[in-house]
Amino acid sequence: MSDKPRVFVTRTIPKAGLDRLREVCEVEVWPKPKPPRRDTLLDKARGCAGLVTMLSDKVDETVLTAAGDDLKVVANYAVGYNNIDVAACREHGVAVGNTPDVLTDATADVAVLLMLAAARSFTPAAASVRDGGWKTWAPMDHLGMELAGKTVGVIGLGRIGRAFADRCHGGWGMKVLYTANSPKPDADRDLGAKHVELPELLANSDFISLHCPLTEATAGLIDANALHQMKTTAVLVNTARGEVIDQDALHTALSGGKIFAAGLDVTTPEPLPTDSPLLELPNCVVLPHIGSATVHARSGMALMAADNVLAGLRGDPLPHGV
Ligand code: 8YV
Repeated sequence: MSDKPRVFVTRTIPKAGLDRLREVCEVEVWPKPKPPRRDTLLDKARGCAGLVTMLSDKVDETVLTAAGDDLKVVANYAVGYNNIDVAACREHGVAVGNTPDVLTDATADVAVLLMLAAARSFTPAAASVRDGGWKTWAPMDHLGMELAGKTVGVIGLGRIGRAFADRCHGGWGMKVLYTANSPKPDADRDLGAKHVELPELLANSDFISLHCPLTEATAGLIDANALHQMKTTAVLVNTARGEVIDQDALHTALSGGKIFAAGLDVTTPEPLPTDSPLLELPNCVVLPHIGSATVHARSGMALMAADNVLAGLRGDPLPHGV
């Protein structure tokens, strides 16, 4: 048996990251498209010095105990780390890393994609061509919403929220309202953005895009009450985490015409069951969590995760620690 430190990677990631890990570590990669089940994760973590985990791998006290004293570092292959109990990791002396920045543009692009797709009824329009429902050009078909000059509300003006706001302001001259823990003077100066409380954002935005992390404070933030405060013409976009929106309340709002449309890259659960009522709505676009799915972002994430693992094994501060 090799005396190299063992690292378990819970899904196949780009080769460059794995190669970097393999120079130093004994690497096992979970080969299947579906995440390892909980009991498998506990089993595979045993005796590992490092774990590379994904959104769907819950890393908590049980995993840390199962892994044992050899575990030094958990490198999450994501910028969000709501799947990781960071406090428990600290108690076990386990460093935690994530993959910020490299996926910012890719994710902001998907938010724009969803905003446009939802605003312009992309899903039913494209489907009507494929399924033969489109018989003739019709003046009243698929009428959508325009972006130019409208107001966009950005919930969470961090890196991705800012990149999204830049696109909205630069591309369509949109007025930017945002919520954040504190005002962002750069955004106020560069975009004429305005830091507001949530009710003001909800009531005044034509487009609302979620870019906050999932925390106790943001779980269920967009509930029936919040949806009720939005314009009936509003388009809601979520590339953050599914749990930020109450999915039943969203279904009620979309089916009852309380808002115009929604574009979701994230849902709860993921994947949505194929009989989810959200998937039956013509005004709801759903993508399979592809925010960071570009060659550039995913390769960069793999290298960052590998660098985090290697630093953790050396006992150095992680280059991308949380
Ligand atoms: C990840 C994401 O690829 O970075 C994040 O927070 O949501 C995605 O980019 C996904 O979560 C897999 O871990």
